Amino acid sequence: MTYTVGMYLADRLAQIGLKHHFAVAGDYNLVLLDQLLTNGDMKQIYCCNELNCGFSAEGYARSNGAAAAVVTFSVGAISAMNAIGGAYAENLPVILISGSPNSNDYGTGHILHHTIGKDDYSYQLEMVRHVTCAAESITDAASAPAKIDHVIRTALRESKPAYLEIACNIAGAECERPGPFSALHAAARPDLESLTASVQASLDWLKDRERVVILVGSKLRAAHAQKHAVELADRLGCAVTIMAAAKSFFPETHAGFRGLYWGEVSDPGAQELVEGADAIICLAPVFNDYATVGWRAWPKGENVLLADKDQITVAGQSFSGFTLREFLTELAKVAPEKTATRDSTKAPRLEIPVAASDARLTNDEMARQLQGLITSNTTLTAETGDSWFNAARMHLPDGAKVEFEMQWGHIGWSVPSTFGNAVASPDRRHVLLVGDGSFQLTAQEVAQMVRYELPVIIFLVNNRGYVIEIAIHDGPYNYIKNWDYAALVEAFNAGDGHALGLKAATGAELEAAISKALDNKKGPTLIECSIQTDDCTKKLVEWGKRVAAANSRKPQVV
Ligand code: DPX
Repeated sequence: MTYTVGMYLADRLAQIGLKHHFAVAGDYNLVLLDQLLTNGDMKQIYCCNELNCGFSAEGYARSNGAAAAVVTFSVGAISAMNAIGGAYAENLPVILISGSPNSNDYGTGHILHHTIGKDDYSYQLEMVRHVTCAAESITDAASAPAKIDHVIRTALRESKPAYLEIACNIAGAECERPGPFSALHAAARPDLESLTASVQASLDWLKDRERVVILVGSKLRAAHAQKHAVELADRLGCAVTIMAAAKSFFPETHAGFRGLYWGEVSDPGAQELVEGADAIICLAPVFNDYATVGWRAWPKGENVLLADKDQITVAGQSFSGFTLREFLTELAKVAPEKTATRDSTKAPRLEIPVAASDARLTNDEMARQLQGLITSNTTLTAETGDSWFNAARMHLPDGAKVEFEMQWGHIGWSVPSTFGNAVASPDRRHVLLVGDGSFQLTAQEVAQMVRYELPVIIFLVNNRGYVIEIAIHDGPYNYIKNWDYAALVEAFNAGDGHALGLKAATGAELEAAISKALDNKKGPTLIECSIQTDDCTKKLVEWGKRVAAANSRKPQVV
C-alpha cells in the first residue's frame, strides 16, 4: 500500500498520544479523512458543526494534553477559528487541519466553491495566523513531513493551537515515513546560568519577607507544573491560594490551601491573606479584567514574584531561557521555610444549608446537590455565567477536576468541550453546569453524546435569561425564548439513543433526577433546574457591579 501524506499526519498525531480526532466532512477533506481512517490507533469522531468540532477538540486537549480537528475549507475552517481562538486564549495545543483547494488550482485564476469568490485562496492562512502559533499550507507531498512536524512540535512546545491546510489532491499523495518521535517532543536545554540567577534573585527577595503566599494561576497546567507547585508549597510551608480560572489546579486538601483569591469575592480570609502578604509568588497567572474584578485585585509591585510559563520577574529583574517547571524544581530544593501565613487560622469551609425538599428549587439548593456529585473521579465543566460562581464554591476532593473557559468566555463552549473531554476520559464522571442562554448556542452537540453513548450529567440552569449580563448591565436583550430542554435532548434519541431529559422544580425532584442520571449509563442525562431569574450567587452580583464599573469608565480627556 502507498504510504501517503494523510498517513504521515495520522502517525504523527497518534505518536503524540491522540486516540481520537474530531471531524466534520466536506469535499476538500474527504480524501484526508479516508487516509486518517487507515490508522488503527486513532478513531474518527464526528461533530454537528465546525465550531463545535473545534471546541470538542479543545475539551479533548484539556484531558489528553493535545487534540486535532479536521474541517473543510473556509465554510468549515472559518467557523472553527472561533474555537481555535479559544484554545489560544486557554493555552491548549489543538491542531486545526483544513482540507484546501486542489494544488493545480493555485495561481490559475480559478474561482472555487466555498471560497469568498476570489482566485487567491491564501486569506484563510492569513486569518488563522492570528489565532495559532504555527500555520502551514501543504500543496506538495515533498514538503509535507517538515511542515507537519513543525506545526505539531510548535503547538506542543507553546501549548497553543496550530494549523495545517492540505490540498485535497495531496492528502493521498505518496510520502516518506516519519522519523523518530523524539523529533517532535525533544525539550530545549535550559540556560543554566539564567536559571541559577533567577533562583538566587528569588532567594534574595524572600530573605527578609515572612508573610509569603503562593497564588496559583490558570497557565500552570499548560506549563505542566502542577506537581512542582506543590513541591514548592511543601518546601516553603506557606499558605496557597488559587485564582478562579485555576480551580482544581492545586489540591484543595493540601495543608497550606487557603481557598480562592478573587479580590472582594474571595473565599473567607483569602483576600486579607494575599493583600496583607509581603511576598506573593504568582504562578502562571492571567490578570485580566474579570480576574482582577475590574482592575481592583491585581497583585503587582515589589511584593510580587511573577513566575510565568517561560519568564520569571522578581525585584525588577527578568529571567528566561528555562521553563517554569525547571525554576520551581530548583527553587523547591533551596527555598527557606516561611510558615507565618500557614500558621494563620484556616477560614471555616462554607456549607450550604439543606432546603425543605418540597420548597421551590433555589440556586443554593442546586449547588448543594451538585456538591454531592463531586468525587475524586469527577470532571465538572462550568460554562460562562453564574455557573462559574457555583463551580468556584465547590469543595474538591483530590483528583476532582474543574474546567473553565474564563479567558475566551464563549457561551456555548461547555457543551462541545464536555463532549470532547468525555471522549478523552470516558472512565471519569462528567458533569456539566450550563445556563439556558449558553446552551442555546451549541445544544445540538448533545446529539453526539447520545451517538457515542457518553453518560454526561447536564445541569441545565433555567433562569430564563442571561443572568450574569443582567448583573453587569440589564436590558431587554438579556431575556431569551424559553425551550423545553428536557424534551429536546430526548428528541436526539430518534429511536436508538439513551438520552434522558428530566425537570426539577424542587429539591426533592432534583434529588430524584440525579439518582436517575446516575443509573443512566448509556447516554447523557439533562436535568432542567428551574430557578427564578433573580436567584443567583451573591458573589456574581458583587463581582458584576465592579466589572460593570470598569467597563463604563468615561474616556479620559488628555
Ligand atoms: C452572555 C452571557 O443563561 O447563564 O448564569 O444566566 O448568566 P447565566 P446563561 O448561559 O447566559 C449567559 C449570558 C450573553 N455573554 O449571561 S455570559 C456575552 C456573549 C458571550 N459569548 C458569546 N456571545 C455573547 N460571552 C459567543
